[in-house]
Amino acid sequence: MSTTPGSRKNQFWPLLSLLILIIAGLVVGWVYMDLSGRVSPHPQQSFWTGKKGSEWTGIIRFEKTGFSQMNVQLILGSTLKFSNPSQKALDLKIVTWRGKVASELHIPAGGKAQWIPKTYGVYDFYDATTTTFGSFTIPGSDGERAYQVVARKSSPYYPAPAYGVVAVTNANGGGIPLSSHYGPHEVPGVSTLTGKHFRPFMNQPPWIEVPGGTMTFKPWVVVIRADTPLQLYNYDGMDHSFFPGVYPVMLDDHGRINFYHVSFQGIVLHKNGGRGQIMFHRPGMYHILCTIHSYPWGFTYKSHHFFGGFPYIMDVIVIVEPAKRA
Ligand SMILES: [Cu+2]
Repeated sequence: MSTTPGSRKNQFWPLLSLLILIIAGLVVGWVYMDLSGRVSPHPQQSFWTGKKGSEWTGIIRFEKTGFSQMNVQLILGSTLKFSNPSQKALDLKIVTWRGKVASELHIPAGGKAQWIPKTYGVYDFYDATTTTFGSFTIPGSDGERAYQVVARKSSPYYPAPAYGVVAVTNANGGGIPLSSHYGPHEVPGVSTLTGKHFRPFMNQPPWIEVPGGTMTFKPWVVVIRADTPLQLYNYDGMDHSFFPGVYPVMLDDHGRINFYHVSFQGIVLHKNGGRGQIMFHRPGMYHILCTIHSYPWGFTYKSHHFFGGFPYIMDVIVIVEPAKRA
């Protein structure tokens, strides 16, 4: 086959176009990598505060292993709605974050129910058949206890608890007493950090710790103001991480629902005294997960089996109230 000058010219332009396309692709790829590295190295771990998008119907659906909404903010005076599309009746229990029963709802298969909270606070709702509210004494402590929802051993989904958390606030996202206001009765025992017997971890600055020999954060729920540094400590003999979950929910419940996207970079807390600090600038509800020992699964979180079957999910809930009282 012979080549004429004309056909050589015809080959030149497609080649040049291809070259330009390759260079453009490289530039776009480089910019993307650079930006994604700057914004968040864990795009799947980004989370949301604020109100939810238009697909949100305002009803929390029971999904057997968990609930369609794991984190909900509700404004005091409005109604929390549940639906049970499953084939079995659902015994739903709603407790304060310290396990005091606030409501019990029996929702028949295909049925609905609702709850109107009467006070500000952080509440857990869970399927009482598979899940319960647990507490245990922290090993080596002077009676300190960890509190958390936990899967029942009899649950087919063990060790995954079927639960969600609702923060009942005022319209500005405030109203819940800050953790620093809690009395010693809220967190009895000696602090690993200070050795003191009262207010072990809620003096200024507020902090969260992983006590030695446990597989959870303490306390499980922290209420702080925006722009307040939150200290993180790891007294355990294993590394733990502090990452946001992938359940982006916050409900305003006045018909208008939006999402706000906040990028968040996780922290690894190294064993035997690792520490970190984090500051939340936007008010909202943050569900944090130790991604080393727990992972999102089936509308909830699941802990890894291999640590002595310890069923507590390594998660923690941070409620961030507006920086100043409105
Ligand atoms: Cu961990």
